[in-house]
Amino acid sequence: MNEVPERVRATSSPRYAQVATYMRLPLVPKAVGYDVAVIGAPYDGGTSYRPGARLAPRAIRHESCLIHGTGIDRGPNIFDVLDVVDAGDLDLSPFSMELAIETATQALTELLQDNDAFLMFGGDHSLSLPGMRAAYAKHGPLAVLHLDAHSDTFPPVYGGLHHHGTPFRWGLDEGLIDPHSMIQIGIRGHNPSPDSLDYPRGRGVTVVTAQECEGPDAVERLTQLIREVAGDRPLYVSVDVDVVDPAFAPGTGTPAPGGLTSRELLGLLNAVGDLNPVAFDVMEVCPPFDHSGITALLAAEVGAELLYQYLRAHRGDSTVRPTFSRTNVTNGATFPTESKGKP
Ligand SMILES: [Mn+2]
Repeated sequence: MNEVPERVRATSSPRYAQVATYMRLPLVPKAVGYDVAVIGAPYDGGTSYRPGARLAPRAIRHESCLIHGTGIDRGPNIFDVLDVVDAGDLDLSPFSMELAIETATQALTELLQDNDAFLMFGGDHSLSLPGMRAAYAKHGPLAVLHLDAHSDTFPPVYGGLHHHGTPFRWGLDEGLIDPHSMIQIGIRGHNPSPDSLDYPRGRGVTVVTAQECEGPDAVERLTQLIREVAGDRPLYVSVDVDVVDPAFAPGTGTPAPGGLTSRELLGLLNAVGDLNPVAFDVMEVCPPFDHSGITALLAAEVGAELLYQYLRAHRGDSTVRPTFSRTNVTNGATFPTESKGKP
C-alpha cells in the first residue's frame, strides 16, 4: 500500500481552492494497492458527431471539487472506508485510433492488476472496450450494466474498426462479456438501421428501451431486473452520460431527447451495491457543448455514487445488506469505520 498523502479537507480549504483532482483526492500517477484508482481518458477520436470529449476529464474534475465523500443518505464517509486516489490521465494518441485503443488496453490492464478497481472518466465510449478487456483479463467473463441512449453494438463505419458505437459489439465478439449477464438501459432515438437491436438481443443481451423506463415504479422494477441479470458475475458498469435527457445533460456528443432524469439514473445505480462491481466508466461528456458545467457535474456525481456503491458491495455487512431503498441502506448496513470529517 502506498502512503496516502493528506487529503485536502473541506473544513480547512474552500471547495474552489487547491488543485482540481477528482473530488480533490490525492494525485498518485502510478497508483498501486488502492481500493479504487480514478483515471481520466482524454480521447475523442471515436466520436461520430460532436467532438470534444477529450476535454471531459478536466471538466469533470473541475466540477467534482464541490462533491464530498459524505452524502446525507450514504452512511459513512466513503474515504474513511475506501482508499481512493486520482491516478491522473491515460496518455492517448489523438492521431491513431488503433494506437489509442492498444495503449488504453495495456494501461488499464496494468492499473487493474495493481489496484482493486478503477473508475474511468472518458473520453468517448470507444474506450470502454479497453476497459472491459482489462476487467476480463483479471476476472474472466463479465456481467455488464450499460446505461446509454445507444446500444453501441453497431458495426464499423467509414473504414475504421472502432468508433464510439462499437465497444459492446467487440466486447461481445471477443468473449469479454457474458451476454446473458448484460443489460442495456435507456436505449432510444435514431439507430443506424431498424434492426440494429437484433445484434445484442440475438446474443442474449437484455435491452431496455427508454420507453420501458417509464412509470412510477420504474426505478424499483429496473433495479431488480439489473440484479437478476447481472447475478454474481464480476460487473463492469458503463455509464454514457447521454442516457440522461439533454435537458439535464446537454454537453454530450450525440444527444437524444426522451432520456432519463438525473435522479432516475442515480436511483438505478443503487442496484450496483448489491452486486459484484469490479470496474466503472463514465463516458461521453463533451464540455464544448455543456452549459454551466451541468453535464460534467452530473458525471462527477455519478462517479461519487459509483464509489459509494462499490463501498456497499465490498465493505458493507452482507448479512444486513438492504435490497431496495437507500434509506434502508443507511439504517440497515454496518461499516467498519465512522466518518471523521474527511472530504
Ligand atoms: Mn455510448
